[in-house]
Formats: sequence, C-alpha cells, structure tokens
Amino acid sequence: MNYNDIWSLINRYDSIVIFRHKRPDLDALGSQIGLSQAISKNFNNKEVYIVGDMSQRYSFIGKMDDVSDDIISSSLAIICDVSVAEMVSDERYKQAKEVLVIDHHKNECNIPNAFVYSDTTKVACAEIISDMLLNLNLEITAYGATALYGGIVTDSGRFQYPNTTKTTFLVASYLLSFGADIDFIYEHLYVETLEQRLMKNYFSSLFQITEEGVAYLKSTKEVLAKYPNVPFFDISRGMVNLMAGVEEIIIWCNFTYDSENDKVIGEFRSRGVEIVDIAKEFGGGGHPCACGATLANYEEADLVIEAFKRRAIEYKMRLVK
Ligand SMILES: [Mn+2]
Repeated sequence: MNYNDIWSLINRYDSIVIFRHKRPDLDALGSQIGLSQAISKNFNNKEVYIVGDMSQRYSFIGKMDDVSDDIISSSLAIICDVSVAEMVSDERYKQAKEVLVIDHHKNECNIPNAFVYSDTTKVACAEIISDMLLNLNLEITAYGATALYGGIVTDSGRFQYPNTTKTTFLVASYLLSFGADIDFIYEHLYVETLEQRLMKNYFSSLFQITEEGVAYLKSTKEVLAKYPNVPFFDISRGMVNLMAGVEEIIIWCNFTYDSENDKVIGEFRSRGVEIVDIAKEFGGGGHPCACGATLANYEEADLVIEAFKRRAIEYKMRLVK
C-alpha cells in the first residue's frame, strides 16, 4: 500500500469511521482528529466520525462522536496508531465494510482482513498522516493541523527521540503552514496545577535507583490510595518520566497497580539502549526505548527490574547498542 492507495480507498466511501487504540495518547487522538479533518477538508460530501474511549488528560484536543452500528456497517473503518486487534478501542470496526490500518509500531498486524499501511521509520502515526498530506498535496484545517502536530510532539518527546528525522521537521513545517497552534499544544501539555506538581514531588520521593543505573517506581495500591481521584493513566504514564534526564539513570520504569484487573502495568523507558525486547519477553511491546507490559504481580515486576539491571550492565560494557 502507498499513500495514493490510502486516499483512493477513502475516496470510494461516503462514510468513514476512524478508530485507534484504547487509553489514547495524543498521537492516537491527533491521528484520528487530523485524518478526519483532512478528509472533510478535501472532500465535501463525506461523513467522517471518530470513536473510542477518552482519557481526561487529553480531553482538551476534542470529543469523540456517538456512532450507530448502522453507520459503521456501511462505512470504511480506519484504525490509527495500533495493529493489535485486542488494543483497538471499540471493536465495532469488525462490522465495517472494509478496514484500513495505519500504524508506526513494530508489531505484526493481527487485525483480520485489513489493508495495512505500516511505516516503522515514522516517530508518530500523526507523522505518517502528515507525510501523506504533504506528498499528495492535500489541505487540512488549522484544527486538524494542531491535532497532528500534538501527536508528533508527544510521540517524538518534543523532537528528541532518535527516530526523529528530517521528515518529522518537514511535516511539522507543513502543518504550521496550515495554522497548527503550537502554543495551544504546549499550554496543555506542559502547564500543570500546583496539586499536580506536589503529586510529582511525592512520587519523586518514592523511586529507587540500583547501582546498575536502573530506576524504578512502585505505584502500589497503598500509594494510589493517596490519590483516589487521579486517573490511572496520569500515574502510570504520567509519573514514569520523573526519572528521565538523570545522568545516573539509564533505564527507568513505573509499576502501577491496576485494581480493575488485579494486574501491574509496567511502563519502561531508557536512554541510549533498546529495551523493547525485554518488554516483549514479558508479553508487552512498544517502541525501542519507550515500551510497557502488563504483569501478574510485583514479583514479576522484580523479574523485569532484574532483566533491566542485566541490560544496563551490558550497555555499560558496550555489549549492546
Ligand atoms: Mn504513536
């Protein structure tokens, strides 16, 4: 599949419903909103809908639509930023006439009968969509450009992660030419309330560092009980990078108790060394230096920490890249 194939598939449908992964990040939401805005801008007779669960953290970017089963069954379903069937939010994509997956993760797609556009060289799914717009000379609304920009900024760690390329900057520039609102994105991403800052101070006081350079935070049931109104996501992913940017820390991770499923959600990050293979060993996945896994309990979390310690040693001895 190439960009022209994607656009001509869209062209064949009067109605398109755009899906993405559960517990959405800004790349999932930005891809969804950006693509829907691009379709509406370039065709004037198509109905486009966006669906899925919403996280409070990113509610500033927009709202999902209520879509009936009838609409979905006569639509093209497009799934953004995920290739794993179990991770798609709203499984009614299965009822759609055809399914198209657009993703940048390094997973084999297991979504049945789908057209797949996969580009793992892209830092964000929003980068793929923006690159398609640029290459096909398509327009987008300022709102759609802002949403795509938000996806690129967050998935690239503010243009810092190693898979940030010249294309990333090229498409960011293209989005700015349509009025992407950088201030709006940064205002919502990097300004926090006093309560949030104090909560971060508390979590910062909890993490441990091993002599190998592995930092870990255990956000246990007892810890979470102090913050009953804070969404899970804001702790699991929101607190992991408190350990980032510290010279002595090579790999850092947050293990958060998920009371709904009685599991421990591990979020793993690293600097300069790949760790996703370890995440996969524990049934998880993600990006080379930003990944995660669902673990049975804290004993299993300790095994992950042990594996990270070995990786940190290998890295220091230059045995791995
Ligand atoms: Mn993504």
